[in-house]
Amino acid sequence: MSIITTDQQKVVIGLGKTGYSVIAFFVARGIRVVAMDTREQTPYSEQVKKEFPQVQLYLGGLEQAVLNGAAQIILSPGLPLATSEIQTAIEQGVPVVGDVQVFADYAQAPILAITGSNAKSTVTTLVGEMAKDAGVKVAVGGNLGTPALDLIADDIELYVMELSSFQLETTPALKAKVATVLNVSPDHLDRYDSYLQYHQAKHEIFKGSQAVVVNRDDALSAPMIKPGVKHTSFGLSAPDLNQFGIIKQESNAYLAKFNQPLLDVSKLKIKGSHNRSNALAALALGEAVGLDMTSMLTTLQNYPGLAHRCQWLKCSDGVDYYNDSKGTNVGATVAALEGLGPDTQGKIILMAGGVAKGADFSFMKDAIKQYVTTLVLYGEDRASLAQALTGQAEIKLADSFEEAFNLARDNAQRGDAVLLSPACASFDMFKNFEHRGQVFTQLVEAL
Ligand code: UMA
Ligand code: ADP
Repeated sequence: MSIITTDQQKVVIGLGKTGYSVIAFFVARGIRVVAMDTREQTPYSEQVKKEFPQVQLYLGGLEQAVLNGAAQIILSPGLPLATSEIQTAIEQGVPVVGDVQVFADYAQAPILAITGSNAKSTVTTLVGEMAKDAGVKVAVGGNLGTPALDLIADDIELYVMELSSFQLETTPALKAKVATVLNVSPDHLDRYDSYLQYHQAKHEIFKGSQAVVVNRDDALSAPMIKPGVKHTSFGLSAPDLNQFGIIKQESNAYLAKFNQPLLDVSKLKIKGSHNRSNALAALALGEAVGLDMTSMLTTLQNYPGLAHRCQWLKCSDGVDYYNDSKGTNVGATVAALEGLGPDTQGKIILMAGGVAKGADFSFMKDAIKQYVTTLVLYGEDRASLAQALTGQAEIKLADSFEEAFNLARDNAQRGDAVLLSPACASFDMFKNFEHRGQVFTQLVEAL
């Protein structure tokens, strides 16, 4: 256990969900802690004051002297490691980690760790369900929503963790039982200096891992594997020995391990080729921690997927409506188009827009040209989307989300699909992606 216990105090930075969980965890163990946030108002400061009055709070800025004298800084994922005050403390020799590192140091059960630009929540939830159905006492969380330290309990047999690049930046020694980077495509380029830096942050997940699962269809998912580390792969091609993939027999396609068909893909409730990839990833991860294959396949067949991820809502006047509000980057929207496009009788009317996060939308060109007739753009960065995608489909600009929805509905013909997959963050117009998806769902339900 690498937790340092000197007289010096630990400094928790960030008073969101994560910071609150770290404070509660340390206080329960009698460890001295103070907390800081750059904001004057934070989601948890009142709760911390009430529940932990002994914890001193510094709000409205980072106190350099306190940071420099800390035994350890525990940094929340919302604040970059590159923040100048934190860099100064590091130069003074202060160790900086995130809550996930503290979690890894304390966890007594194996950790199954999942990151990727997209599909993290789908695969994490699915593997969690597989473990539960197989009779394993499992805890599921991380970036998915429940902070890592809130999961720690003596009776847990397996931790299934969704981890973001922000969390992995401050996790130098996760030592997972098995780890995967599901895929890598540009995201969060407003926070990273380069795509390479983002990619490197994701690959921190492999540090000290006993086994790795690689996506054969995405070279950026593959780590340099040290001798002794077990590895397997998943992908949409026919699998080799010990790999997971798709095989075709007569006119049917099957999820398969090597030459063994496991499940007819038509039996999956989660649709689209990207979800077949997700299903295979979950099987590979589950197998790596010893889950029973028959049990995993039963779970997989029953798994309905999560709301806001290519979620079919309704067919109205012959038009299918899909809510993919969680499509918050270019890679996700391309996957949604390529996943749903081949199964759509007509074409797709795509609603996209919001906050671009430094994205290059030209990567969407091919998928739009192939599957989309009308592109309805709304939100803060609609003009840059329009500029990058001119000529690929008919473009319509809307000043409000409701106007965008009405335009999409009016331009759809029988057999078409209306897809909300914004390729952008939501916070210019909504509280979060769930809120955006709920507003869309209400508009669809009112049809
Ligand atoms: N902030 C400040 N000053 C500070 C500290 C934070 O302004 O001193 C701001 C951040 O810039 C951010 C906000 O406060 O905008 C929240 O940051 P936080 O670190 O307090 O966040 P938490 O509430 O603890 O939630 C975090 C994750 N949030 C982020 O990484 C931004 C949650 O993922 C995660 O579910 C939770 O920990 C539990 O592990 C959310 C997320 O958006 C869903 N993740 C990104 C994504 O999925 O793309 C990475
Ligand atoms: P994350 O937690 O990484 O954001 P989710 O499981 O919530 O991942 O899915 C987010 C979005 O990513 C989905 O709405 C869909 O548009 C897209 N997506 C799902 N699976 C894949 C995949 N295998 N590859 C690329 N994009 C995907």
